[in-house]
Amino acid sequence: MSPASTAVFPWEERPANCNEIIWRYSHNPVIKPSQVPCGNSIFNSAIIPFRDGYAGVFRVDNRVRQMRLHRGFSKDAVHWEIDEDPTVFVPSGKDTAPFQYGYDPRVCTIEGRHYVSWCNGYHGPTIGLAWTDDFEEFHQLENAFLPYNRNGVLFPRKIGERYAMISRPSDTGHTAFGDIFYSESPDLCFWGRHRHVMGPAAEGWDATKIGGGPVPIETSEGWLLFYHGVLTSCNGFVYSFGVALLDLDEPWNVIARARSYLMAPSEDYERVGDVPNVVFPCAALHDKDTGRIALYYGAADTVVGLAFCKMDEILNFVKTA
Ligand code: BMA
Repeated sequence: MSPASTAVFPWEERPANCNEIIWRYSHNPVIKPSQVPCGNSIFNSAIIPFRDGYAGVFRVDNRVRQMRLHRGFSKDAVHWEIDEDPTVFVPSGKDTAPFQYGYDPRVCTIEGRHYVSWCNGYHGPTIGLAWTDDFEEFHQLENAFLPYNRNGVLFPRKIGERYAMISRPSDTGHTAFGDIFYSESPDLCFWGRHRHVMGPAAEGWDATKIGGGPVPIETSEGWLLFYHGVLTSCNGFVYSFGVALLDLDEPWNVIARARSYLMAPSEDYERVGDVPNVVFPCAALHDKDTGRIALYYGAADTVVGLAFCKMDEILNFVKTA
């Protein structure tokens, strides 16, 4: 979703000595745990254009080491005011208690309403959904899927008159497998017509498991999907991210998928932290007029990084890399 024309778009030009398709913000990490008093770490987080600036839902692991979602606002998508207290999601079902536990949020605007999808706990990890119009009250819907599932990412418009979401069925732990599936819903409650989108590659950076990243971006060539991929090294998992292009009407059909990763952990704040060697994107801002994309990613499960790329170069990369 493009920001309001009056909003500042977060952007830095590619450094003169850089030949990469994607380049990092020179003041990374853009968001640090010290921005919330209780923060042990702030990482896989979602932001969207909101009014004349930006709003966000941040993954904060607190000093009890509980996983919580906190709301924040910013004028420029770089400097953030993040709530000290976790966001309260008010359940719509009368049998459910308010959820506190949650991680890896995405925020998606559909027909003017903002939806949060995240991983919550209901007899194991699965996909929670909530909506808000004002970022003051958050109304929780039914969980989208049975456990175990992670990385639920909504599409920003209905496809074939139905809401659409990708997700990644998983297990209770540090899942050693994972394919991306597509599901649709007439009402954001009942999800079905599940389709396989893509799985891990036969070899390389995304050979262990993959999962959707930011909300897909609609282009004339298809849905642009940034996704994370995991390699199992002799020292554990390495999280990188890449890009694929999905059919506009049947997003379970993959038009193109870059074989090379777009970004792998290489900076100190990506290689060293609570979980080393992780870059995990959860949000992308796109300025349609200039083709600029600003990507927000969790780094080493500790901080948030910001990186920049350009739509025409990414569309070329996804077909050729
Ligand atoms: C995944 C999720 C992410 C995390 C990643 C690396 O399974 O739990 O929140 O960033 O592992 O630890």
